[in-house]
Amino acid sequence: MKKAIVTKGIGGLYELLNKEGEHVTVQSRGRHKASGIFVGDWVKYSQENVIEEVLPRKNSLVRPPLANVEQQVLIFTLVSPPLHRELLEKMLLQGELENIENIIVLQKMDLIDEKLGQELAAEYELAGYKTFLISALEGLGLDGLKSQLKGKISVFAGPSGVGKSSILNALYSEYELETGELSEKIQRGRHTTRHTQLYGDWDRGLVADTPGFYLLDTPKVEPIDLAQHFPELRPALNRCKFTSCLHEGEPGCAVQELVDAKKISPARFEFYLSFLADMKEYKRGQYS
Ligand SMILES: Nc1nc2c(ncn2[C@@H]2O[C@H](COP(=O)(O)OP(=O)(O)OP(=O)(O)O)[C@@H](O)[C@H]2O)c(=O)[nH]1
Ligand SMILES: [Mg+2]
Ligand SMILES: [Zn+2]
Repeated sequence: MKKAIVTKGIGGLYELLNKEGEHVTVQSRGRHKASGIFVGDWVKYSQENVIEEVLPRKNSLVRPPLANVEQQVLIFTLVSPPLHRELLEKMLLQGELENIENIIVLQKMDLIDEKLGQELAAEYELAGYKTFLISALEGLGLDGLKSQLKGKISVFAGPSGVGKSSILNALYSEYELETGELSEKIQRGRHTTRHTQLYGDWDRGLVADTPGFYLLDTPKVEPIDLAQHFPELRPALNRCKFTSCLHEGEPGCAVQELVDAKKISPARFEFYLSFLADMKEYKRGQYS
């Protein structure tokens, strides 16, 4: 049996890419339907081109359904559509929890003052996240992103209309992905990209284009563990006076010192506090 990665799956038919770089179309047997086969799954398939086994996942994302991703490229715009920062922060947290490297792209830079983009990027670079300023329209900043994708399995994620598919087209014109006007998306209430699919090859890297989305619950994490998933807070975490410190104003809090020294962006720290409140609330709900 041969091993390959699922690049696309629609109605029981799957497209695979094997280690030799060949594309194969295969079917699944009924028994895999219940557990589900995700794009990104490694599978074994028979000579008859039937999936016989789905190999264990290193990680998985549910929205969009995707397995074994090494890095997620979170694509956001400051305008058109306006920045949905809470969604960005939730997705960063989800990446941290699933052990997926977070990369940030601020896209449609042709529409805004470069300084605005740089200021926002600086907040995320304090956290150690690589941030790329891009305009797919004008072909700005694409080379850095291209090399970031090389040889890896990545996902492009972010709200509808930020230009995820447009960036892939700008990187590789032969992909010819469908893109759509923002006004049409809003009027028709639907996304242009409707299926998650992996594009590319082993050398340039595989990238999943996904449909945009808006809603996402705060990923669940124990309140005491939340701060570990804000990378810029990690250096302070074992220096707080109390081991039970949640960094919300306790005496002798080393995180508060980082906040005061502006080593974390005030906006990011606000999200930490707001997610912490969510997680405490969730825990109370669970035990009452
Ligand atoms: N000004 C500007 N517009 C862009 C840029 N990139 C894409 N657009 C426009 O933004 C709109 C949405 O682009 P898409 O690539 O379809 O967005 P998407 O993120 O793939 O959207 P979904 O597939 O619905 O999730 C289109 O009208 C594009 O022409 C850019 O760099 N600058
Ligand atoms: Mg798209
Ligand atoms: Zn503390």
